[in-house]
Amino acid sequence: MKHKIEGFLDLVRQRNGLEPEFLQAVEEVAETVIPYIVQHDIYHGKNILLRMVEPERAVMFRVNWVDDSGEIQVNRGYRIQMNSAIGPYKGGLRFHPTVNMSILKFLAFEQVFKNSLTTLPMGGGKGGSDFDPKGKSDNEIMRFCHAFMSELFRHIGPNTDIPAGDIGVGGREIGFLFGMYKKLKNEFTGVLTGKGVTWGGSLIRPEATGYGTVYFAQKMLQTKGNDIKGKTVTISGSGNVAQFAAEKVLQLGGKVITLSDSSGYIVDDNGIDEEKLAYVMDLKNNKRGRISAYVEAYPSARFFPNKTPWGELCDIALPCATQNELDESDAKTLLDNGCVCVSEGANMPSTKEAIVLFQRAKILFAPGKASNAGGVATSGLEMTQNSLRYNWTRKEVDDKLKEIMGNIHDKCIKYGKDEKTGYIDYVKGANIAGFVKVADAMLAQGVV
Ligand code: NDP
Ligand code: 2IT
Repeated sequence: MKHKIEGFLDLVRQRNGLEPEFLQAVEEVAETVIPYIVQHDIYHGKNILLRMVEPERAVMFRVNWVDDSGEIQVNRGYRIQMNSAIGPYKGGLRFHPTVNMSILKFLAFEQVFKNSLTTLPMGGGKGGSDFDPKGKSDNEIMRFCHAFMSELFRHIGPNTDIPAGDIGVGGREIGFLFGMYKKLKNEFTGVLTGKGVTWGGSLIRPEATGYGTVYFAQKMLQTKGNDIKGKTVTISGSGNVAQFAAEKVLQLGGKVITLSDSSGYIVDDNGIDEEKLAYVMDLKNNKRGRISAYVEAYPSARFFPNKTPWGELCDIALPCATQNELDESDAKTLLDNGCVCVSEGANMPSTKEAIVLFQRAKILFAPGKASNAGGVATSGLEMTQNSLRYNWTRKEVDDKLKEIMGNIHDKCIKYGKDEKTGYIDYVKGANIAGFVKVADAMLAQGVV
């Protein structure tokens, strides 16, 4: 088995040697899915995984725009259309200076499995730009989004490819992107998700990724007769996912003690309660400030520059910032401190070595493609509402989100539970369950 996996990975490495994040995502999937393929004749000898690691299409384009001082700026735009076997390409757009082919291919690859897990008919894609929204005026953001969409529009559509938000792309950016798409196509369609509720958006979509991550943690804890109530929770990030993960933890009776951004983390031993969280939401979403400002507003809290929060004592850790933000030594510290559950809100936040330690210690560990799938699932529900030309209530959408997270958890058990020991390998479960649906569709459609 080992040489089969290595043989496959060698081929992928030869073709994608300069894409470390993409290779990391493929390695994790290959190690769990290849043994399954070998045991199941229908998937054997069809090179399905080799087809799945090659994007169906990848576009890269120039984005010119004029900044507030009148200077012409040049950025790169991308859209990776990874797999459309079970539905149109679906996945977010990331605006961050670190964006490149490796980052977007890893995200698009993960998205294929994640979208499959949601049970909704969505293929996988991802896109974005190396544009840095930090420090830009609203007008600059608008001009950039308009310029970006003036090329992207020809590659997407409500039945072809439906982008949404990710790091650096929230409600404000989706508004500008939607405006330009509508103008160029002269069509009001559900081509993007994460829209405002008065113009085609879904209730609960902003909350969905964070809420879903906590619903998944709750499901995992329940397998051990445990609960979020009374637990101490560390969260990284302070953006969309982190904010609503914190909100749900509070609603379920947990105590959140940390938040972070790329400049460092804050710890509040008294707990970040609803009022303090409202302060953070205003700071981040309206004032676009830094998390360090928290300690000026709440002087009993402390700020640690250039550090991640994993050294703080906690029962549950929710990494909700970015890839590879939790490494082997962080995992060791979390385990030494008695952490029993890690539910990933971000995409691939734990390094491979960190995951090995969590699994060896047999704590509850959920990979992002399972635990953060609530965001794209609710995007799928937004698409459904757009097609119906109808809006569901907050409760209706939240109930569906809970049900979907429960279904994903069930599938992880189906494909990931060791019947002898009872241990649930959520990485294996999510990868195999995600793979099976896509692979079956690819087999049915032939070599296309
Ligand atoms: P936001 O842009 O709203 O927030 C991102 C947060 O992460 C910010 O606090 C940001 O800090 C921090 N961050 C970003 N890059 C780094 C870095 N290199 N080092 C340290 N901190 C960093 O994005 P989201 O909350 O939407 O996304 C967070 C994660 O969740 C990403 O991995 C994304 O792919 C994933 N995700 C998002 C979904 C969604 O629906 N939005 C769905 C599923 C997954 P700073 O402001 O300093 O940059
Ligand atoms: O990583 C993700 O799942 C997202 N950024 C959300 C994608 C979406 O289409 O809602």
